[in-house]
Amino acid sequence: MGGLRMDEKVAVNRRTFIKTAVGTGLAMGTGLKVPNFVKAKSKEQNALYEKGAKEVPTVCGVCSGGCAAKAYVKNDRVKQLVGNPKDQAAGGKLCVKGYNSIETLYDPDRVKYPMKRTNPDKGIGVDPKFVKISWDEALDHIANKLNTIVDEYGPEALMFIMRSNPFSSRLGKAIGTPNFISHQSTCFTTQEVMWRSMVTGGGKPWTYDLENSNYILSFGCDLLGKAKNMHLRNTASALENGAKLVVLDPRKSTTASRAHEWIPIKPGTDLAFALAMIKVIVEEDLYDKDFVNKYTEGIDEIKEFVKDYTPEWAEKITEIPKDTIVKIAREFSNNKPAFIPSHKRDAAGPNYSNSSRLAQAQIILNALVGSIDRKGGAILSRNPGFPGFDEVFPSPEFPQPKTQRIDGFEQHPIISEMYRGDFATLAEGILTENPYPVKAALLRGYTTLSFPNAKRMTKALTKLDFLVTFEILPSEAVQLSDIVLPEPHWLESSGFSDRGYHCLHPQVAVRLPASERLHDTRGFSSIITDLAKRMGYGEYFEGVSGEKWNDKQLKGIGTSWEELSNDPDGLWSKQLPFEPTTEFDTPSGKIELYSTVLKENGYDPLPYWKAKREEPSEEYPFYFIISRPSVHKMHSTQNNPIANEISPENHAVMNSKTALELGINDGDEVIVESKVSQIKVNAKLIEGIRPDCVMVKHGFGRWSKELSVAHSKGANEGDLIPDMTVDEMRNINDPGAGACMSDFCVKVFKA
Ligand SMILES: Nc1nc2c(c(=O)[nH]1)N[C@H]1C(S)=C(S)[C@@H](COP(=O)(O)OP(=O)(O)OC[C@H]3O[C@@H](n4cnc5c(=O)[nH]c(N)nc54)[C@H](O)[C@@H]3O)O[C@H]1N2
Ligand SMILES: Nc1nc2c(c(=O)[nH]1)N[C@H]1C(S)=C(S)[C@@H](COP(=O)(O)OP(=O)(O)OC[C@H]3O[C@@H](n4cnc5c(=O)[nH]c(N)nc54)[C@H](O)[C@@H]3O)O[C@H]1N2
Ligand code: SF4
Ligand SMILES: [Mo]
Repeated sequence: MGGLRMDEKVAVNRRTFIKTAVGTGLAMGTGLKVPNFVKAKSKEQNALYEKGAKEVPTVCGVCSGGCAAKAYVKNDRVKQLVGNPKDQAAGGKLCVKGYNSIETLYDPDRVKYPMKRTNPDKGIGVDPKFVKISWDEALDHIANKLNTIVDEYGPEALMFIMRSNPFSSRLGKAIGTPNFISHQSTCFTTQEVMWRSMVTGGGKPWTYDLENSNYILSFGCDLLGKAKNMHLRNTASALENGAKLVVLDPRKSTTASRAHEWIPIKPGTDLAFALAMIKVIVEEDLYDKDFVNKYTEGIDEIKEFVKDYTPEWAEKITEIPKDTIVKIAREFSNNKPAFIPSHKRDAAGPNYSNSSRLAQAQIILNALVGSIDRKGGAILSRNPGFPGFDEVFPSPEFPQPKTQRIDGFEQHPIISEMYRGDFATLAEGILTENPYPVKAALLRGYTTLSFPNAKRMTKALTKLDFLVTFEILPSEAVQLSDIVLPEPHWLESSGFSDRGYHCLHPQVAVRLPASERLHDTRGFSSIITDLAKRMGYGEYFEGVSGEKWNDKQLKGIGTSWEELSNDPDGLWSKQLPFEPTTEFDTPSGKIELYSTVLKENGYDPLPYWKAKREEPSEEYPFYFIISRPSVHKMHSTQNNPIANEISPENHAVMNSKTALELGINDGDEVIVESKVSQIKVNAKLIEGIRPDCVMVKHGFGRWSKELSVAHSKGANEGDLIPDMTVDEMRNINDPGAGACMSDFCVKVFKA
């Protein structure tokens, strides 16, 4: 236990850039030295760059896209970020969220040193009365406290609430807890489970070759509105090349407003539209025979199964005329390459109880037109295959967890095999202590507002004996924490990325620290390694370090940290020609339109029609839909003064006609109420939304007073989202265990 002396320097040292863990989508950061070439360079060729500025290769850390960039640094200040033109993800550009992140680096509100709570009371608006402590004190205190809890209540009393990370996973496995909880069932498990079952054997593909698509059919996929660099650029190129863009969306999203056709579908009914499309395509014999015969299994079952899903039937459910459905089905199959992209929170994301089945129908449609791993379609992973953590650092045997999980996630046989968890059932488990009490959590990369029914989650986190949060900003979770551990901003970090959302050929981009560490921060891998040793799990971390992990991964693909970090472009690439996949990672080696994996796991092998969970009632007459602003990334950017100025708050976005009928005018304060809570926001009246829908954007309503720019602006739409019991979740019978983020209805009235 505890007390291990660190020989690593953790104090702020303005000359050395040391240890780090980097943001989402990047490999672990490490204590890597800045190579010599990162030095003053004049950039006369581009007036934008200050003369004499130092050029540092980096990778944007705002989202998991992993766009490579050059940071221009002068007088120790990062002045400008520019997308790396040789990088396939960035294509010489960054998105607005990437460009703006210099403001977050220099945000005066950042968490600057480890802190300990002195006020035992916890709750919304309660001052934690933090005091500054040293890293030694923080880590000793955490080690002692966690060991005491594990001794008394068992390893399952400790939860890791964070995205998958090899260092924290190893610590959790060494301790023996089954409770690794991350957010993907609020984000993309519905698509993931279907790709895994029907095509990849692993996850969903993140690369879409939109640039070469001739026909793009979006079921709510807001390719242009999220400003995601690669989606935006490639969709724009497709449009320039003459592609047709058709968007189904209950509201006129940015993508819908640029589309050739906007189809305002009724929320949660896209599955009916897709099933009728499949029927038209197989019945009119419009599918790609060559592709389907060679690379898929189950076309006969599909023909049989769609018999009753006529366009007339779908018209009644979707409120879209049958002729439109027939027309889109014909266009989709006659304008190849045609493609249905689905990124995360579109209609096939975990919004509705039938979203997984829509994801399945979309894979069938893409397969029928031959757009799976073919130009202009979804592209399976070309990311370089790195060696695994356990391979690089073999470990002693882990104890077998003796209990089930607190969120009941093991109840979902296919998706629970991936490192995931259930944000929708976690609060219930903690509050009811079912099946056992949990007492402590290590939380990273989320705040209380990241969970459905955020107020209930706040209660749950408050109930814990001990909460540790890793953060860069003083979020709501920080306000509830016993110990806060500050991490460096990505511009102060090193690491590498293997092209999160756009990888047509293997490529790795390096991130070197553009800024020295401004505060007393430490990288995640180094914190965890140190904590593990202090807790007495040193044997699992023998010889393990972030530096070695990075270098070994790179050596595993034929390069090294030395080589990558000294590359003037900061890139390692393997320019392989595109070879279409001919064998897929399923039991039959084909794309399984009729999914044997689903069947073996007790689910229908085909996407039978199933209505969404909740329909409007007299009490709650509106569908509730969520989106996010292009300038913000979830909960990471509201305190950014530029982003905040552009998008300071959210609204209840309503159809003008319906709102006026309710006596609600543009700008009026309204209450939006669901069966679990209510929020107060200003109404925004528009024409481009169905009269039966209300849309509220996510990411607002920050109650942490320490976020001086974002505090108290707008409201948290997530307060309205019902959370669930494990039984409720299981009864939905969704193989993707989606959190049903939009599958509920609301009422709206003047405040
Ligand atoms: N700018 C920005 N970009 C981001 C993020 C961010 O926070 N900001 N976050 C990233 C992450 S983690 C995620 S999950 C994604 C989220 O980004 P998206 O997946 O684009 O999700 P939303 O912004 O919620 O947009 C969902 C769209 O689906 C529509 N919709 C809702 N219900 C239905 C329906 O039943 N049918 C149809 N056809 N459409 C429907 C909504 O009106 C909305 O236009 O974006 C990523 N990129
Ligand atoms: N109500 C509601 N809840 C949702 C959603 C919704 O639409 N509505 N969307 C869901 C989706 S799709 C997603 S992806 C999740 C995302 O969950 P969010 O909480 O929205 O995620 P982020 O914005 O990625 O990051 C959250 C926290 O991580 C911190 N952070 C940023 N960089 C670092 C870093 O390098 N180190 C550390 N330690 N912390 C850092 C930020 O300051 C922020 O406080 O939320 C889900 N929850
Ligand atoms: S798409 Fe993501 S990684 Fe790329 S610049 Fe924007 S926020 Fe950064
Ligand atoms: Mo997400």
